[in-house]
Amino acid sequence: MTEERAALVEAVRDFAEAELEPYANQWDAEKHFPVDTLRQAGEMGLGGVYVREDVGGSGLSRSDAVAIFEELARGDTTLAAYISIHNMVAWMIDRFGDEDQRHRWVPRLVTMEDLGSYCLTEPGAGSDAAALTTSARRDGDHYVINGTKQFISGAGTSAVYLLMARTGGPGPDGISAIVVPAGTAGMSFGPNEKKMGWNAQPTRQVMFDDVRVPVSYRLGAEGDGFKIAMKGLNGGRVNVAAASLGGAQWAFEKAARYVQEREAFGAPLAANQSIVFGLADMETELHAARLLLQHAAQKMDDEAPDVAVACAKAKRFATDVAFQVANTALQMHGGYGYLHEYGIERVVRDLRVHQILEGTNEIMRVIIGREVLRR
Ligand code: FAD
Ligand code: 2MC
Repeated sequence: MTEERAALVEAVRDFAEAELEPYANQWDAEKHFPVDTLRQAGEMGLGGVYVREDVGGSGLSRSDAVAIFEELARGDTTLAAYISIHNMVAWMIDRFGDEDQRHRWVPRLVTMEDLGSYCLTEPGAGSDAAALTTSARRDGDHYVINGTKQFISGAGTSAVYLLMARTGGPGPDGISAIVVPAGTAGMSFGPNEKKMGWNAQPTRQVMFDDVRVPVSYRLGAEGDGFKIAMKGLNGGRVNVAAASLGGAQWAFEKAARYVQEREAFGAPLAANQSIVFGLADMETELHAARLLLQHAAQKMDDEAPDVAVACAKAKRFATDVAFQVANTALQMHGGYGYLHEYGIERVVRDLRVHQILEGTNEIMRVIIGREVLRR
């Protein structure tokens, strides 16, 4: 690790310890989305980690980013994951937007004065994202948008909605990426979904009913939207994998302390070799996941041709390992692990969805398996 990255990681760790961890249980219980805390993260440059500096971004690498998201998640996995989604949106506008679009939206996104939502999934199109049906029909120099997006993180609070909609024929080539600012007439939101975890951020449907936005709000060319969405998701996948590791590492360290303090049958739990073997496997698997993740992040920094597969491997492996590690940490705490005040059951609930969103782990296997068969 470079000295510069080590200093940055330490600053983020301090922030996570002071501003996230003490409140994470309460935000979960109260289903509170702490927008003020997000703005503090924005002041630290965490709203545009790999966004270019001329629009206020931090201009860091993907390798830096995964280290940052892991640290954030030690404080609050759910908020780290939301900040990752927000970064996807800011990066996609920075990377694929023209100068006018970059300067219009990115500066307030990087400070997190404005929050972003990524709108791909629909009620009838989740894993098969290229089957989406939300339409953006051209009417002069405007698009008229109709359709419903499902499971949208941050929806209702976000100011910037990055929407994938159909402007052409069926399949991926008929999709465009369009920015829809909050408050545009015809846009509305469903209720905040009641969920197993991820309670510190809202998840809602977003409905579009004859929503008109200028054609100049489209990123890239007509028909480029699916590939833009997927490139955004590559980063999302490594970041959510990093957030998983952070949550699991936190639970693991708690378990490693607990088994040395808690006594049963006249000795600390750690006197049982089965417990120590459990810790050894957790340590090994977290390490393996972290290496796979760093490898994928390096591929992103190198713009390697096989980046999608590398990100899919890291996302599949790290999110599965992290869930198992957190669940084992809960088991080592016995009944106390099941109590809300210990925080571990929250992390288990929060990590479960990382195996589902940003592409399910079955879809990660589809991506990897296609590559195996191709070569
Ligand atoms: P389906 O696609 O219906 O899949 C159902 C099951 O079938 C899964 O197990 C899946 O893996 C499996 N399956 C599907 N196809 C195959 C196949 N070919 N081979 C083997 N198995 C297969 N989306 C956004 O766009 N923006 C967001 O901000 C966002 N936030 C989210 C937040 C939460 C809390 C949740 C739960 C979801 C969020 N999503 C978001 C949506 C998420 O990406 C989708 O739920 C996910 O992609 C899966 O789609 P689906 O739920 O429609 O499941
Ligand atoms: N990176 C770069 N390009 C990609 C890519 C990736 N990860 N995935 C696909 N593409 C390109 C692909 O190379 C192809 O380009 P070309 O036409 O030049 O060959 C094009 O996109 C179309 O791809 P496919 O032909 O593979 O399309 P297909 O429909 O068969 O399947 C699949 C694509 C299944 C991989 C895609 O639909 C997918 O990733 N589904 C999962 C959806 C998902 O991840 N949703 C997450 C929503 S966001 C979320 O959950 C949040 C919490 C924010």
